[in-house]
Amino acid sequence: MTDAAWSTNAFLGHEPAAAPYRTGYGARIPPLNPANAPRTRPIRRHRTLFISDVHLGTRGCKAELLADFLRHNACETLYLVGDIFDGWQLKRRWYWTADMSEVVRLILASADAGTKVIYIPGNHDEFLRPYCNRTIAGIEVVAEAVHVSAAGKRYLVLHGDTFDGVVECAKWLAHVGDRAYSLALALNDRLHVLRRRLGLPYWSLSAYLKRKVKKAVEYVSRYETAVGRAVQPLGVDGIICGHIHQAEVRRLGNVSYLNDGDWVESCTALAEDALGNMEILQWSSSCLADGLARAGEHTQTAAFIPV
Ligand SMILES: [Mn+2]
Repeated sequence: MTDAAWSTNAFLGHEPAAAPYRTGYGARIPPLNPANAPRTRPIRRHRTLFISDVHLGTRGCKAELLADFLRHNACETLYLVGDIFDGWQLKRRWYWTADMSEVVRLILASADAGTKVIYIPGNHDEFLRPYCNRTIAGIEVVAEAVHVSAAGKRYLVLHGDTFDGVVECAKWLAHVGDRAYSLALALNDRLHVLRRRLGLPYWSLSAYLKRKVKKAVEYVSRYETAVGRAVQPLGVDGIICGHIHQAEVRRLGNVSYLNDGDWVESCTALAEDALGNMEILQWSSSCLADGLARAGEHTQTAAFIPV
């Protein structure tokens, strides 16, 4: 497939050009080490990108990585599949960084440059749901969408909280991480001492959390099965969602289940190429550290299915 197959209308901007080396008297000596030579980072083009669960406004949001991803990945259509802003968190306490503003700027710039941007509000940005079926700053806000792939497959695109009976529970489970668990282990010892002094029986916080984490794993598979079952009668070829912060591309019965993951823990996006193939891209922190490397080399494919 040649580059001509990709759309050229979706430039998200280029890296600022490196200062040219002057020639003649007083010229600086160009670096001998090719690793130090100025190189521009290429932009990888996709037919469609799906991003969700960015949670702008929370400390966990990896806005710097997402901004870097957006600078090096362009698309004809960008779906923002919910929980882009975290209205729940912002309502409690305002937290905003320059990187978060940069993410918003890059998305608006891509819309200005011709990328079709579709915003499907999730549960954390439900404050945008009253604006469904409106276009705001060039971005279409809709409750759900049907995406037709280059291969002619029809996918229902929605955030995914509608499949979730216990949203509060899911939110809590989604944020249980390894760090929280090690903290719990440390707390557990102190709690044990305190409870013994108070004459209370032994109760393990870490075991309690472990049960919760095990439940989280069970929850993910139950969620995926429930989604697959709900989507089968709708007559679509698959579903694209987010919400549970677990990127996945798999078959569930006769439908495809595609989850684009999140930008709090895994930093993943779902990408469709010019042929309609879907894959999960993971943007790692090495993309930022190794600024001169080719972006494509760092786009780890976490899962891939030809569709
Ligand atoms: Mn959600």
